[in-house]
Amino acid sequence: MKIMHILGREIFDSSGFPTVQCQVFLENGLTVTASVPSGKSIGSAEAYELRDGGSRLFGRGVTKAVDNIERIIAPYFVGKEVNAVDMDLKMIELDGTVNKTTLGANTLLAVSMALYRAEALIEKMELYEFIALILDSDSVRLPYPFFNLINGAKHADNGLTIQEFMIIPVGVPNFRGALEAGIVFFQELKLLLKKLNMPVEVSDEGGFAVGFENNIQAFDILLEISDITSKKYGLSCVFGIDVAASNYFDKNTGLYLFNNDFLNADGMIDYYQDLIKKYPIYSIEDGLDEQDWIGWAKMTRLLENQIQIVGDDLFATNIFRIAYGIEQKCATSVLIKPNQIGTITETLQAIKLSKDHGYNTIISHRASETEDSFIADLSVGSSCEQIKAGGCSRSERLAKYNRLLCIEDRLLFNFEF
Ligand code: 2PG
Ligand code: MG
Repeated sequence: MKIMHILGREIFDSSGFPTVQCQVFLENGLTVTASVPSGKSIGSAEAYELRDGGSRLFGRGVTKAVDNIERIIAPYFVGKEVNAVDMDLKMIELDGTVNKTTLGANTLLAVSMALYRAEALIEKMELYEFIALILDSDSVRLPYPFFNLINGAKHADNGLTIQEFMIIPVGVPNFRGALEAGIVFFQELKLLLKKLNMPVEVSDEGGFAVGFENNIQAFDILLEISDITSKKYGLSCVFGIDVAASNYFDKNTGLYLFNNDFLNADGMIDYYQDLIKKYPIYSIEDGLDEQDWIGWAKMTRLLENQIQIVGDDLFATNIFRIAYGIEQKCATSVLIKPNQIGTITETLQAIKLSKDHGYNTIISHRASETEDSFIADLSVGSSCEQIKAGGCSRSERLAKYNRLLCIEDRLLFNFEF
């Protein structure tokens, strides 16, 4: 099935800023569309996000990316049979840089996602099935969800120094059970906050953005919710956090300015040890700076028997960084964000490398999202262990969880949609 036409489009994300959409038109008259997300706390090793600069739309316009899709990439692909992997490799070659600085990772990713969708459609497969096929995998699985309940740091500007407080249901029978638990945690927390006369506004990722005094107060509220939902509904959960610690690291002093204190890596690890003793913490993401490989190796040695240690900014979905981390025994889990690397094919390589070395993989959304639910299919098709797609509010977050419900039904009942 040949490609007739490829369009780029500037659309707007959940933060009200421009982002890139790509539409691929096939010769049978069908079209597919894909939209890319964007991060707020962005790792320095991430692939380059192309923005227009200048004064229009706060410099964040993406008309150059749209132009790159239509004038540079499309001419190579129009009239050709869809082959998502080969076409990704062609785009990487056309860009010609390590970090996608010529064409922009957002440009490439929009096309890449659309091509994967197009090929799945041509093969009469669901997207997750096609991803499993590309990975040469004969089974798929639903991921465990991490629900963002409280937002802090760059995602909320509320004084909390931890960026994400997440809750992970345990002992649930299936994905629907996990999502229902997430909904209950969310609604019960809202009731509790109201009772405490605290604001119930949600932030970027659909978690509450309450101005807690400090992280401990946020943890205590989570503990209370865990208690309430256990008594009322028989639910159990554990906690996950994303510290996004690179935001606190001062390269000149080698210290973290964290919680009004100057801490070295050991001080940060001690802080986590204390938290783990006090709270049912299962997972800590980006506990140290993205360049502190030595600190990461130490943190992994000291904490790996107690918790999952997740690298996000550390790995940036980049196989070279993941390979180095594996060699240095840093972290036990890799956060996977397609726009950190720029194509789905490279994302799948990063997942495969991590899994082959016994690392868990967590598919992740970004702070600024769209209604595109690609990552839900990505998590199932690549049998990733976990997904974090935000809180249980805001449709750009629920789009991913709702798509997982749909996939679960299809897997359970063998529905043909
Ligand atoms: C993270 C992500 C998603 P951002 O740090 O893990 O929660 O945030 O998109 O701002 O990088
Ligand atoms: Mg993170």
